[in-house]
Amino acid sequence: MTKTFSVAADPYVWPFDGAVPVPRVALVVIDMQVDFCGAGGYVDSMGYDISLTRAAIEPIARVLAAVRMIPGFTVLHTREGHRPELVDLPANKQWRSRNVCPGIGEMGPCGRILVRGEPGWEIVPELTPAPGEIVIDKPGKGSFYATDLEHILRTRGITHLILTGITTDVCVHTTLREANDRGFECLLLTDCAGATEARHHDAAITMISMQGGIFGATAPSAALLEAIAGLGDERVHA
Ligand code: C5J
Repeated sequence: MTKTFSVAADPYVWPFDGAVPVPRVALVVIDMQVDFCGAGGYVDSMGYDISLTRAAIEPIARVLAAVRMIPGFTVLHTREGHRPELVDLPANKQWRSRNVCPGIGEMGPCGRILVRGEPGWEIVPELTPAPGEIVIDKPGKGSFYATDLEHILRTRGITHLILTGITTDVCVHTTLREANDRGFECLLLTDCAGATEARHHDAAITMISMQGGIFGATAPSAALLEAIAGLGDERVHA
């Protein structure tokens, strides 16, 4: 029998259409890269407090451990980054980033900032994708723009997304909005996200649940863990 679940969320019990079958859901882990939450990475080099983005690591690891036990639960990771020759880096993105040195494509303590293959572009070791998990490389903030994410989701029959990652107000929100406009039913796990400023994280979460849930719903990861407890199979990834 197909396993289903729903989550106590804000502003409605997620999803809107009743308990969702596991094969129609993907957990999306957005940009948990050294450049955004590691020492010497891009965000650190810009002078932001990386404890705010690193705060998402442990809660995401707990959620990953739980869903990896559930047969048929899709996990996707994204990475923001550009080709080494920077041919996919828009001039305005490059120019703006270089207002705060070092900019995208320039050398920092973790290699060239946000360049594919560099140490800073890698996903942090705590959240390394497991075999079989899907990794999407994206040149922009949204995970749908210039990637095959939508094609993969439609091919697998996935209609519901659980979003995590960083930063709440930039790549997570852009992805959420792209997904919402495409008809995907989205849930953001609040403690599994983080921003460079706490007030931006808080505002980004508040925005989601306005107007009856304009972009979907939000919940702490504990609510998801409670909802999926008992769906797991101890033999998976044993
Ligand atoms: C940013 C991201 N903030 N992953 N990227 O530049 O949110």
